[in-house]
Amino acid sequence: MFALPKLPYADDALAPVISAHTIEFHYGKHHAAYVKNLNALLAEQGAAPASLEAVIENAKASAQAKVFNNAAQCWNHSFFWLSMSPTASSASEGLSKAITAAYGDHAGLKAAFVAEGVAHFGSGWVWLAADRHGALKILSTHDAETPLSHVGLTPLLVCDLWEHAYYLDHQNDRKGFLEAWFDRLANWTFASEQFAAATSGAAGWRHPAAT
Ligand code: MN3
Repeated sequence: MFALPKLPYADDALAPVISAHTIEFHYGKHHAAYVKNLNALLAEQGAAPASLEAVIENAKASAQAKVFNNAAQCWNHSFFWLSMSPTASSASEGLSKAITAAYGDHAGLKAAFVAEGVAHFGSGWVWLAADRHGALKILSTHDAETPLSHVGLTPLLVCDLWEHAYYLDHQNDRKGFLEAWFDRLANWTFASEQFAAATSGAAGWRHPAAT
């Protein structure tokens, strides 16, 4: 059974960008439902896998859409909570250099990240990722799709573009949400750890295993 990982901060720590009310629904209902649905689907199959990454990979390879959607949404949401921090942080020297090389400066990165998120049609995710050479890439994925399926790309940060992520606090203002998220919540300590993993050939963050 996979468990719903504990949030690394209090429910109201991300307010006002993300209120405790949004956390109550987004974490307490949406994310919790993906975990519950995934465990039910795996139990139906008589499967007891340990690694969520393996579940995602197998479901993708065998076109099991329901398992893939619930498993990938579990992974993406757990990664999303870690992509935020109520404490201000800054990028490591290595990540800062990569940002300068790809986007000129932090403002250039923000503009590109927000533009990708605003232009994404429908539900999904906007990611900052790095390849093994430290080249940065901004991409968006639809629905439950995750860059875990993109060989050679390590995600550094993600922001949720589903309306349930921002509607209670920002209504239809996805751009305003993304700008405030980038300025006030993005966890550069976590992004820097992921960048170090990407460029050293390590696996990066892995979802807590099933018990
Ligand atoms: Mn969500």
